[in-house]
Amino acid sequence: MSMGYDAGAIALQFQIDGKFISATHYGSGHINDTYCAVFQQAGAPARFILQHVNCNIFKNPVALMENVQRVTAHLAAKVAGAPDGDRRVLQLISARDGQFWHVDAEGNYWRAYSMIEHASSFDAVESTEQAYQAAKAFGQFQKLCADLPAPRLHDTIPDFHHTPKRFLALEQAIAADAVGRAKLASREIEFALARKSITGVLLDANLTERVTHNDTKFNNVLLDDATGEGICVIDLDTVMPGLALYDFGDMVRTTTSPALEDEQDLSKVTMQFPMFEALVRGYLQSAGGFLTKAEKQMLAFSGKLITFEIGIRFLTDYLAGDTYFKVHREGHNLDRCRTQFKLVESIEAQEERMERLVESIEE
Ligand code: ADP
Ligand code: GN1
Ligand code: MG
Repeated sequence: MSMGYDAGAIALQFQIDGKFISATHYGSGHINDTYCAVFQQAGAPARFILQHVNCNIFKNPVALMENVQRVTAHLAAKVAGAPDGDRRVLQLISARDGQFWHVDAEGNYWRAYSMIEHASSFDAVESTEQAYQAAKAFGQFQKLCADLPAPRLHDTIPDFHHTPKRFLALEQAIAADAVGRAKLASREIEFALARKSITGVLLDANLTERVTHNDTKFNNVLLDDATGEGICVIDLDTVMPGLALYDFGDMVRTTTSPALEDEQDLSKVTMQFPMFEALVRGYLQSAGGFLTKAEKQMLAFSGKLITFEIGIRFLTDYLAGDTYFKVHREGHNLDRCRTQFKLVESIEAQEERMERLVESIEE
C-alpha cells in the first residue's frame, strides 16, 4: 500500500539542496504513487515530484528509467533556449549515488522530478481551447521524438495497445470468473463481445511505427496557468514504439467527454463534437506535417478503438478482482468500464460526421 512509504526519507536520497519540509500525496493516477516534496531552499520553498514506480506493472524499472532519461534529454536539447524552455520538459533529478533512480530498502524504485510550477493538469476537459492545447502538445511531443537516436526504446509494457490481446485477456477473465463478478457485468460483457471485429483494425492497417507516448490522458499534459498553453507532456513511463493513433485515440477518450472517467451518471458521458474538432485541429497543427494519409483517415476510428480498449481493460480488471488499476470504491472498475462503453456508443453515433470533419480539415 502506498500509505506505508516514508516519502520524506526517500526524498533525502535525491540530490536536492536545502532542508526537507514535507511530502504529501499528489495527483490522481491509477498506477504509480506520486508525492509532492517541499524543501526550504535559500529562504524559499521549492517543490519536487517524487514517484514510486509500480514494479508489479513495470517489470523492468531500469529499462523504463533509461527510456525516460533518453527521451527527456532529447527533448531538453530541443527546447533549450526557447521561452520557458526549462518548463517544457520533465527534468529528472539524480539520486545521491548518481543514478536517475533510487532503490529503497524494500527494493522499491523511486525517481524525482523538478516541479513544473504555474501549470496544472485536469481530470476532465472544460473548454475547446484546453482540448486544442492538449492535442497540440501531444502532437509536438511525437514530432520532437521522431528523430530520437537509435537504439529503439524498450517496450516498458509489451503489447500495451495490442487490442486483440487485450480482448483475449478479457475472454479469459470471463471464462475464469475468478471472483464471481461476471453475472454482475453481463451487459458490459455482451457489449464487449459484440465488438470483437474492430479490435484488429489498427494493427492490420500497416501503419508506421513511431515513438509515441501511449498514455495521452488529458491529465498527462500540464497547461500553463497564465496562458493556457499545453506547456509540458508528463507521465513518460509508457513512451515507447507505438502508433501515432494510440495517442490520438486516447485524447479522444479522455478529452471529449465532460464527465470524469468514473462518473456514475452515464447521461453525462458524451462525445462532444466541438471538443473532437479542437483535438483534430490541435493535433494536426503540430503533427500534420509527418502523419500519413492512412493515419489521418483513421483519426476518428482510433478514438473509438482506444476508448473500447481501455473499457475492456477496466472490465477485465473488474472480473479479475481489481489487481491492476487502483480502486477507491466497490465496483470502481465497472463504473469506469461503463463510462468507456457509453463513450464508444456516443462515438459510434457520430463517427461518420467525425470522419467527414477530418476530411474537410484535410482539404
Ligand atoms: P501517474 O502515472 O500516477 O498518472 P503522473 O506522472 O501522471 O503519475 O503524475 C501524477 C500527477 O502529478 C499529474 O497528473 C500532475 O498533476 C502531477 N505531476 C507529475 N509530474 C509533475 C511535474 N514534474 N510538475 C508538476 N506536476 C506534476
Ligand atoms: C493508467 O497511470 P495513469 O493513471 O496515467 C494506465 C493507462 C490507462 C489509464 C486509464 C501504465 O494511466 O493505460 O489508459 O490508467 N497506465 C498504465 O485511466 O496501464
Ligand atoms: Mg498520469
